[in-house]
Amino acid sequence: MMNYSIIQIPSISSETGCLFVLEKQERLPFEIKRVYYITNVKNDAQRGNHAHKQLKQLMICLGGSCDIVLDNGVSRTTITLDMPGKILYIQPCLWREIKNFTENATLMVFASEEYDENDYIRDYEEFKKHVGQGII
Ligand code: T46
Repeated sequence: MMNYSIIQIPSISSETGCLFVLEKQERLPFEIKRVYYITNVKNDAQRGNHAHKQLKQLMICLGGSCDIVLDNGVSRTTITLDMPGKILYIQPCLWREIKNFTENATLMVFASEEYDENDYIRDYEEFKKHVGQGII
């Protein structure tokens, strides 16, 4: 099973622009403890290359686009984030590779926990071992 989902949020649009709302309870699957964003990524660069043991995340590409490759240790799927109303909800135990950033892309992440390097698995073989043994 691939532990992710896409949340589409409607825009509140007018001739002056578009507004998107993520409000407690209604559209947020967890309490947000941290927000970070990634920008100025070179088109041929790849980020991610890790899995999280516990962390849940919501990812939105604000402007531009990027691809999120998700891997559960058995199969892979690629999600293109290319609209501010398209939100990727990633649950724990998924390896991710983030690539094909367009020049103007900013990837914003809402996270369920504060930063903890011990929550990361940064080695793919180790990730496969963990998944295979049902450790994460
Ligand atoms: C993810 C993708 C989308 C911190 O000190 N605090 C933080 O909150 C974060 C996120 C990172 N760092 C440090 C850890 C590393 O020394 O910043 C450095 C770069 O982090 P990392 O190599 O993990 O960056 P990405 O872009 O590969 O991954 C980040 C997040 O770590 C990760 O959770 O899903 O963005």
